Amino acid sequence: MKTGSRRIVHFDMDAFYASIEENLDPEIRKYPVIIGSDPRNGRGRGVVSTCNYKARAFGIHSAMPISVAWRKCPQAVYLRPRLATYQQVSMQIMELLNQFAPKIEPVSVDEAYLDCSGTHLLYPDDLNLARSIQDKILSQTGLHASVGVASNKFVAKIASELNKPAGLCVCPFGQERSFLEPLPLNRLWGLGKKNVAALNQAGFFRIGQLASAPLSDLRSVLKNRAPLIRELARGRDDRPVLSHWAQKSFSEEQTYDHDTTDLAVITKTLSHLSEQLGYRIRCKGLHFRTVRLKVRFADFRTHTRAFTLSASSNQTAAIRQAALDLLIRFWQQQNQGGQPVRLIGIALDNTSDASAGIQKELFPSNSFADIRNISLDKLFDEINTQFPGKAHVASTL
Ligand code: TTP
Ligand code: MG
Repeated sequence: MKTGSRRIVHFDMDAFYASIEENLDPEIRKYPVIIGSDPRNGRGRGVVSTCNYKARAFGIHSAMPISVAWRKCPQAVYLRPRLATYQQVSMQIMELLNQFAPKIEPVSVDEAYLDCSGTHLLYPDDLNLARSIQDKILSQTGLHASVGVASNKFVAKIASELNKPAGLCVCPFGQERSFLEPLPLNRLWGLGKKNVAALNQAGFFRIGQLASAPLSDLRSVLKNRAPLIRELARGRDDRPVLSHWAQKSFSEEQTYDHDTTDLAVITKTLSHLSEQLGYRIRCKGLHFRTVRLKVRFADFRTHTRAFTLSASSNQTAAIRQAALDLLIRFWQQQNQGGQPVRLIGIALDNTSDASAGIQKELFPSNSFADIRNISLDKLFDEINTQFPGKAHVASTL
């Protein structure tokens, strides 16, 4: 990997969903605000999506069970997420930033990379460029972003996280390694909690230690990822900013009010989740090839199983069938004891745009089932667009 003198900016919005809600209702700004599922006076079973920084002072964070958040801060303002609204703001922000870079790669609803190489005449100073981006977002949307600038994506992302909220951070070209050196391992994007714990156990605590370690020492924990992680720890990353980015994975999940062992209930949930995912992927004009099933038991142990179709598809029936097959196999192998299920989810991976997907299908099937499924999906999409959440197709399995 070699590092060139690129100029990469990464921004990540601060407490994104919560800040949008605060903008819509400034009254709530003075309280801790928690966006997530219904807390039901502490009996709610979903999770926190995010919360404002006032709520974070109570130890609340994304993915925490909502019941735990309630115990820590019952006086907070609790709101259900309004995903369509957040998506609109996200698109507005991405469009705003076109003036700063020809290439923008959104990586999630509230963060993106910008390749600002060659913009030195317009913005000679990195810090100034970062501040201009921040100001633009704030003046047009009323929302705060944290921004990092570096010569590559990896370091820029770490830089944007360092001084959150409303953070600004620049890593000068050539200083990537020394910039990362003192940082703790959990800053190293790509290392999971288990890896960090195992590396700590082996005596590694700072990114600089990984950068200078012999590969053989890292391999015992990181296995075949050791060379890549060491390159990143040295501040080297030559991944390009991809302007034609497409969302790569789509997921939907449901936490039950009461844990269930009832396969009929779970099957119905899978059917519903499949419809939602089918709708979303068709709206984006995409196809998928891999369907992933997620099952969380009452004791929070979580399992995933995946199936890859021989040809890409955008049909709800294909999602439903794959998810159900995975569930049945999983049930037979892993749940003969009938453990209660807390959460069930489906994700679609391996996505491609619709035209590529169709070309891949060398032998398109025009079976009756196919034609029926396509018509059903069309009907579902029309109803769901006009009356969100009201369309349901009786299971066609
Ligand atoms: P993040 O950028 O991780 O979080 P954030 O913007 O709320 O806070 P900050 O960046 O200041 O730390 O995620 C962006 C949005 O994605 C977040 O507002 C809500 C949503 N989200 C979830 O729904 N569940 C999650 O587990 C996470 C991490 C985020
Ligand atoms: Mg954010």
